Amino acid sequence: MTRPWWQQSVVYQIYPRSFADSNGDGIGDIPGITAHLPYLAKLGIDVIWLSPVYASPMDDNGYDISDYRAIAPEFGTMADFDHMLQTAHDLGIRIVMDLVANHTSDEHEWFVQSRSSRNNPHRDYYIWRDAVDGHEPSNMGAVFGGSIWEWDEHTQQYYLHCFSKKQPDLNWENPRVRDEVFRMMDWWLAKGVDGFRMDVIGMIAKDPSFPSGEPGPTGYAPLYPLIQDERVHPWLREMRQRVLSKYDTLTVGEVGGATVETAKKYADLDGSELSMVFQFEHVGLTGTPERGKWVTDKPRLVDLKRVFDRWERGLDGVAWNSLYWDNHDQPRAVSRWGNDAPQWRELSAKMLATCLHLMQGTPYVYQGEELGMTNFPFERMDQIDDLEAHDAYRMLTRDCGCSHDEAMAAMREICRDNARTPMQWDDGPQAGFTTGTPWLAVNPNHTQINAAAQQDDPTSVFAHYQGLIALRRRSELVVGGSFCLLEPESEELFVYERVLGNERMLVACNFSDHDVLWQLPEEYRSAERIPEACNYDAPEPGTLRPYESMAVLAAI
Ligand code: ISL
Ligand code: CA
Repeated sequence: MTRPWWQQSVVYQIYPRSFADSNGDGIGDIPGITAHLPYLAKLGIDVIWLSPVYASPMDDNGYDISDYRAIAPEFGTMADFDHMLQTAHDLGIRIVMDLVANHTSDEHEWFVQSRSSRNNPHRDYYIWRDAVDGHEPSNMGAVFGGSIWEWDEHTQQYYLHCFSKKQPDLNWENPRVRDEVFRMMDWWLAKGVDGFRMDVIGMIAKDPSFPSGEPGPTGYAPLYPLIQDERVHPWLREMRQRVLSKYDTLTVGEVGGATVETAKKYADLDGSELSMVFQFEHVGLTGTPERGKWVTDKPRLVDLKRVFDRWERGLDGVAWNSLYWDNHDQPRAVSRWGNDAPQWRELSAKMLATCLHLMQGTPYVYQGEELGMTNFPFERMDQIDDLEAHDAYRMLTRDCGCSHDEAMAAMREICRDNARTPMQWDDGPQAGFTTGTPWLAVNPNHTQINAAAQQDDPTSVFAHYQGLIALRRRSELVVGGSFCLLEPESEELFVYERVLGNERMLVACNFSDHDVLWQLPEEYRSAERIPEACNYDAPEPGTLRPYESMAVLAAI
């Protein structure tokens, strides 16, 4: 069976600012990435998803682009980019760019033009509305705080921004905007990049009536009813016809509210839209209407399993899943889903890798996840850079009645900077990330958790990821086998089966810190153990030990 390459790939996400600094200014950069490509080749990944490196005032660390065809000077030059791309390709690694096209920076030339006068030809590139009775046209709140509407004194209208006011939303209804975006995509693809991760692509279509809603504690109504993601599909089909169909790409759309049903459209195997989507159901299992995601409770394993089961079975044979525990917007996988206490950290990091990598779909590894990097012990807000966190701290302490300590507990559990602390290369000063002062503090645990200590240690978390990635390469069962959840009601064990042709594989993971009695099902009693999936040396019949993961292979 011939499959598109992206179904057999493992993707590694790089957050450039925090990956490797080559010139001592404390900011990770493109030459730093190029220098570490051999490390990624050794890990065995197939594709890099590069978070934005475009010119940007960095209000949201590059998710606010001021020039789609230029590289931010702090990250390097276009020559540095071309050299990185060539070096990656020479190593057999593809590079997928981050396409941030729901919005631009307010410093993008299009917006500078757009706001210059009401009859500027670029006016309609963005979404402008008159005041209603001297107020915003609707009461919805932006993702990073305040209203979605920002008043422009000069032209006496409001513009729409779903994120910060420095991220005005593009008007996708305007065919000229789509032309511009498609031409820009073509420009990068012609250069040789291998696809796009599409930032909040599910949000590009808005309800043109701009409804209001029931205000929450901040005084603003939730944003999501504004989004009409069913109207995105014709635009994605147009994108496929006009641009993507000319190239062999991996495309992954970030779709906040995706359900199995809508994902079938976005990621249909007929290739009419995208390769796959990032869904948010499993990372959104906790949270409340009042505090949003800013709570400290842990997701329940039965709920987690129900989500994966639904997606695995729902998309099998009709669409394609992406698989991830974390990214640059999420807390660290081992802290969130495993146990980052020193005695369990490595075991649980390996168990999580096994659990995710042996499902059907394309696995994504976020930088440092392959080392078991953890959340950061934040105590004060001056240790945190992210604009979202600062807005949330104000919301929690001002509107939700939280104390400083309660708010900081939520930061330590959830905030995005947990994932954005510098990559831990070695146990030296600044973890080998920079010779200068890093833009965000290095996690003090870099003396224990770092790449230098793990790269050549066959018992390391790194080696476990290496093994799983290599296993996917040679196993059609891992890539394409159908998924069946076992023990759905267990509060401790995540057990599933994969079946393809005359082979079956059983994967069993203990998400708890204690022994759990468990028998291998009859049909697997004489099965062959898959060493790459196991994080204890030898099995202990009848028991899964704390954070144990194992898999066995049998003939049918
Ligand atoms: O980070 C989040 C958790 O609250 C999300 O709401 C996030 O803002 C959402 O998933 C969209 O994320 C993407 O677009 C944002 C950018 O800040 C994120 O880094 C990016 O992944 C705006 O471009
Ligand atoms: Ca630098």
